Amino acid sequence: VIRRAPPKANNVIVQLFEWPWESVAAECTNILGPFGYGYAQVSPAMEHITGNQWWTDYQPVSYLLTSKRGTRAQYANMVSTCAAAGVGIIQDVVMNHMSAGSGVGFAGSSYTKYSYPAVPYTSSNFHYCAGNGEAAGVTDLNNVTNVRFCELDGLADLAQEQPAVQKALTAYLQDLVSLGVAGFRVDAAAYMEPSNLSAIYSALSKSTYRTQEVYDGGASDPAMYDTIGDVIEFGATSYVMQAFLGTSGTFMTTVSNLVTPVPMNTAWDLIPSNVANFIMANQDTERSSPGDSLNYLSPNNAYVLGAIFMLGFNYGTPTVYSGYNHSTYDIGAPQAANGNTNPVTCFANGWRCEQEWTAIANMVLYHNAVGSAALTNVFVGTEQQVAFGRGSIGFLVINNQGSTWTATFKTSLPAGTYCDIMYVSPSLPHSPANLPSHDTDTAPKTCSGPSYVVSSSGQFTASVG
Ligand code: LAG
Ligand code: CA
Repeated sequence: VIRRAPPKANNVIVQLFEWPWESVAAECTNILGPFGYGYAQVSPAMEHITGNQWWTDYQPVSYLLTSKRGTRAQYANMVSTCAAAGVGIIQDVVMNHMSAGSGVGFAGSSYTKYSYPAVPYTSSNFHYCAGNGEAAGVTDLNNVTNVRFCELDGLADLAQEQPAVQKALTAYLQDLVSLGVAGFRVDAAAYMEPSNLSAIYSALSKSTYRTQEVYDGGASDPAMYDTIGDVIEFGATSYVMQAFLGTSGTFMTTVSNLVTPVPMNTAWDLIPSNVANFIMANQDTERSSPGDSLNYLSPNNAYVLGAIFMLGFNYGTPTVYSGYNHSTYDIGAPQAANGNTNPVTCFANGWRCEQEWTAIANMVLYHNAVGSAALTNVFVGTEQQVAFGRGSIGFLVINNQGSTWTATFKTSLPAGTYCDIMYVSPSLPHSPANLPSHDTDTAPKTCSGPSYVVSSSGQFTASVG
């Protein structure tokens, strides 16, 4: 039995990258609950190597819940505070590997590569894929054995097929389940055997939501994992990037052809919607070369438009990304001398807090309101202009052209007056270099934007800048 919980009805995830536990708890109460976010995905919680780089989190030393983000007590308090606000915690878990080097971990545990007494793991618990007891790096993404049995980035590769390793990994996840987490983001899932992952998931006492990190195009493929959990569909992220950066003219045309019941995954060769986790960005994609992903440095409003599309469309479980400004690849979030991440200060000290931007926060409300309503009335202007409805509930117009789009739109909406919930005053700064407009109204009931009247024939006219 693979205990697999489907996403909740309000299924939007926000990845609060590097947020300390106390800041996550406050955000659940103040913003995430009121705006209808379903889950907060948080950075790895286990003991990790020390250092001020962000990626120390991805080098486990033990499964003690003491990390840069806080103590076990602070973690437990975060989980219960968020649950009270209606927000589940999705925990990023690192099961593929341990560290690349030797030292003393953040919680004080000594380790050397291939020996972690605090777990305990010994040298016999790792993969040495070169043969003759020697390890080697992952070098061939088209060779599934190489991918799963060699070392990713020189990190000691755990042998999940061994009962002792499975037992330790199960205990690591079960501890988190016992503290009340709702699910997991499975780091480097493609580098582990699906059968071993499924054995670990099945051993947990409670059903969990799972989103697994598997890249497209390699031998260890998303379709091998989508029966045991959701899979992060990087292909969707890439299509949206191409669309909004204007590097592919085919996207809007494809959207215009998505007359139901042709779903997005068929048109774009992606995994089915009900097992896809659709992300706008993550800590890796935002650090890739310009043009490989949307991020806060993307030109014009491409980043926020991509997020709006993700939340307004009907593909997958969406993840909003929330990060911090970084001038180098390695630099971590602002931290204190003792290595603990400083409390988050939204819109100051580099914290971007995308989940609070007016358009994104209000689109989460829209996403929940339209629910599973079908895509209707798809209408394309230029290759950079698209509009579509969601049944009788909502209608979205996106203009990524440098000029105003004035049109009369046919909808499936009942006649009436509708609020533009994403409206941001043009006098507010929009440039990614400036602070975004953000929403401080935690009980969004009134309409601060313009209204549109839908006629008895289901039409409205709008000029969209
Ligand atoms: C993931 N995907 O499969 C994470 O999403 C990704 O962020 C993780 O890499 C990776 N798995 C391993 O968990 C991150 C950084 C790497 C970093 C690694 C280990 O993207 O840059 O590697 O975590 O901390 C770093 C250095 C490497 C070095 C390695 C070992 O950047 O140059 O070889 O550490 O010392
Ligand atoms: Ca592996």
